[in-house]
Amino acid sequence: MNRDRWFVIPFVLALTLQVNESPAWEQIQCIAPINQGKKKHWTGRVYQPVLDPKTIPEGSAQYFAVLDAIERMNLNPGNFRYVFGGMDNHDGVAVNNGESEIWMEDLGPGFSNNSAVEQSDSDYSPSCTATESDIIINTRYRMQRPPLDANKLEYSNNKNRLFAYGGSNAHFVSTVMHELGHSAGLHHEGDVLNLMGGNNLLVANGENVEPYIGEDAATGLIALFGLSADAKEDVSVSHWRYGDKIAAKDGSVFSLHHRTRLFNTKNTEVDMDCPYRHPDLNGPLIAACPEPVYQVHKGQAVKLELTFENAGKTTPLAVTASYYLSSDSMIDANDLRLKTKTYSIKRDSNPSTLRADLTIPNSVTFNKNYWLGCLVKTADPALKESNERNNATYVGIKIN
Ligand SMILES: [Ca+2]
Ligand SMILES: [Ca+2]
Ligand SMILES: [Ca+2]
Ligand SMILES: [Ca+2]
Ligand SMILES: [Zn+2]
Repeated sequence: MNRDRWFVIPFVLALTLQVNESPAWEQIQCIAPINQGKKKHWTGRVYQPVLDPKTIPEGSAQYFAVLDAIERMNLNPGNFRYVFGGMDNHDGVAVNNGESEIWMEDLGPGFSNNSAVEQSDSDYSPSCTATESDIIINTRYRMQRPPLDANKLEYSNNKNRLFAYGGSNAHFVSTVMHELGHSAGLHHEGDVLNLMGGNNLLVANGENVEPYIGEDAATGLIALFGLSADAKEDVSVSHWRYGDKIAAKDGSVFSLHHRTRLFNTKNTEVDMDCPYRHPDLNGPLIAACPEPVYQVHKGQAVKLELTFENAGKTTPLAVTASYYLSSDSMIDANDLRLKTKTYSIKRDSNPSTLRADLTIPNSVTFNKNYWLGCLVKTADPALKESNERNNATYVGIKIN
């Protein structure tokens, strides 16, 4: 929805195919007459872009955010490496100039709903081979949420600034990570919660979000390039789940992410104190009730739904999930532990959205807000993770 690969040749647009051959991650398929049906691939296993010093000056906010995105994608357990290639020399940046580059540009009013685009020479290669991939971050990304006519890309990890939490912006780092997925050959994906869908892929805990690769893109990179000998584990838990799919204008399909829920023992969703609607990026800001808050009572038995992803080396991976009650939205081991469960999470492109039986303690205070949450880790502490900042999240409740 927000992001597209960018086909510059009009006849290519006209020949766009919809590709739906696997239940989850998709590989980019070439669509020009000379290469139709062939799949985008690299002969090497390294993507090493340079940054444009004019629009991404060394030391700027966008410079650090792009480097952050490259480093996060390099955590992938596959045999494809993302390496910062330094600043571009002064030969300028362009598509099809033989050099992989990342820059920022005003893409014009026709692209005001695109936060960034990726363009590869694989589109013009008879064998659909990539030797160059450029990422162009749009400085005219103008979804119609207020403030109007402002660019809608956010560098910080403050959740309140982001579309998904009522704010005005897409997350810059997650947006660039999505484009870096295209660089490797991953296409849009509409069947599961994933990085290559239409929404940023984020774990929220407290006020902050953590961008991450996720199970589906990690599985795709392993399938395309093999498992790295240096691969680590990565389990995550989030309050997002697969919600729906939507067609993109290039014929691909995006996933939309919805919030996970709280159910009663009959598997009926519990009533909400704050109803949740999926954010309309062209609609108003959501200042009151930006997140779902469920109405519960002391001693109530509930089922907390959360999504666990295995984006690491071992599959299936045994994980320990500890569930907590917290008086704030930051879940950590100091909160009141309600239950600990062990799950076996497969890395199979299908994130595990699971429901855990919990009981609201009698110690809670009437009419007060709390948060239920989960902290997940590898059951075997000897198995090290590439990212431990996506291991806890929350769902809001209010005591009736
Ligand atoms: Ca250059
Ligand atoms: Ca280039
Ligand atoms: Ca807490
Ligand atoms: Ca993790
Ligand atoms: Zn895209």
